Amino acid sequence: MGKEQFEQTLVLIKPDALKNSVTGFIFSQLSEFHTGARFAAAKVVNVSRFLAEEHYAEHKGKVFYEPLLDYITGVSHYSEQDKWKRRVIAILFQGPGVLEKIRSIAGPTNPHEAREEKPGCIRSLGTVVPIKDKDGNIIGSRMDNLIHTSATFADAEREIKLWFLPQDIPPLMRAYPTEVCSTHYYYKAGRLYDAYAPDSLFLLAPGDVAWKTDMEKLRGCVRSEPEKCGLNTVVAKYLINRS
Ligand code: FUP
Repeated sequence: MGKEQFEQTLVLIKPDALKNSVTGFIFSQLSEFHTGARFAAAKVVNVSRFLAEEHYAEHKGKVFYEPLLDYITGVSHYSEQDKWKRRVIAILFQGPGVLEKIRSIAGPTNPHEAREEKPGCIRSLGTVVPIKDKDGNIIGSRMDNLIHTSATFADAEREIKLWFLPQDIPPLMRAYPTEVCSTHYYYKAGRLYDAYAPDSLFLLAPGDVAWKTDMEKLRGCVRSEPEKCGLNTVVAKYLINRS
């Protein structure tokens, strides 16, 4: 397979798309026939705040950051009583030019601009919600734009490795190097351990296949300060749908 066939992007079908039941429309837009791209992996994810913070790390501190976390975790669209419905569908797409193709089908980030510039694109069906301060003044906007697609190849690699374990992807569709783990890893309260500690969560065992870049980070993380070694970016995917 040529290298261009290995171009990959991450798509997230966000909670507003699930709530408003436009998933059929989105999947038809994303179909292999329309895009020429291949479905390489998919999973339904109850997005933790931990995962959301990692995914949107570049926006930390911006006025829309907290509302954006509430949006992607499903808190904005489903009440506490309905929290079991808080989901995102994460999809990995693969094929020549896939990044640009899917960004084009998604359309401009802001749904108002999407309606102006590209009526019919996926995000033209979205909405924009004002963000207000405690006095009721509008200080920004939250863009409920139904779908996320990676913006660059570097973003795609970071995001794909954040949302998917190698084992979630058929072996012949894995674009990034993997490594076989040779030790045990456990996680507890923001720290990594190479032996079981009471109440720790099991992450990896000898023989498990992991992203090579994750293994490099984990080796540097055992018993060190988590924020210094990038532990959260590695651990977030191992905590998906576990509670
Ligand atoms: P995109 O690459 O199209 O997802 O756009 P950005 O990385 O610029 O934005 C990430 C997410 O933040 C988008 F889903 C839109 C959202 N956003 C807001 O909600 N309000 C803003 O003012 C800017 C971005």
